[in-house]
Amino acid sequence: MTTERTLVLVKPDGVQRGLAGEIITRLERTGLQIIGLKLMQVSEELASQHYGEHRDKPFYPGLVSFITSSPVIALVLEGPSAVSTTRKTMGATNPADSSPGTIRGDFGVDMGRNLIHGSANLEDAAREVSLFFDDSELTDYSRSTQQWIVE
Ligand code: DAT
Ligand code: MG
Repeated sequence: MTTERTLVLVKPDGVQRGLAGEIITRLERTGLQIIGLKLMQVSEELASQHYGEHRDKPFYPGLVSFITSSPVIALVLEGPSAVSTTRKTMGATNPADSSPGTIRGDFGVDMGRNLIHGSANLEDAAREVSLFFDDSELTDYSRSTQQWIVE
């Protein structure tokens, strides 16, 4: 089993709506381990680096203005299949298509207010983790419960 790291953002809508705790709880109880966490304001520059792949899309200006509009909570999660487990817990990009039981399906109704970001693949995860966190902000620690989470 390969251990992965992924970047999660509780987006401005999640923080403003008081859903950050609920969202983090759902991710935490999967068994993935939080190894970095901070509340931060995303700058225009960071937003353009983070969302560079969408630069030419019609929704890009709205996306950047939304992600920079109010603080986000950034997390790094680590564990087996961290990338896909996080994406599965989040639900589909458009909350209208997200299953009940997912974060976006339970708390969202609009694509432009979909509450959470999670890296799409391992390559994006490595890039995004280093965009949002210095190595010194990531903590390597072991949990006594780990043997009850991973065989
Ligand atoms: P995801 O966040 O699920 O990885 P993405 O990378 O395709 O989705 O897009 C990044 C964000 O941009 C997404 O969370 C919401 C917004 N977005 C994507 N497609 C959109 C669209 N067609 N209209 C409005 N916003 C969109
Ligand atoms: Mg994406």
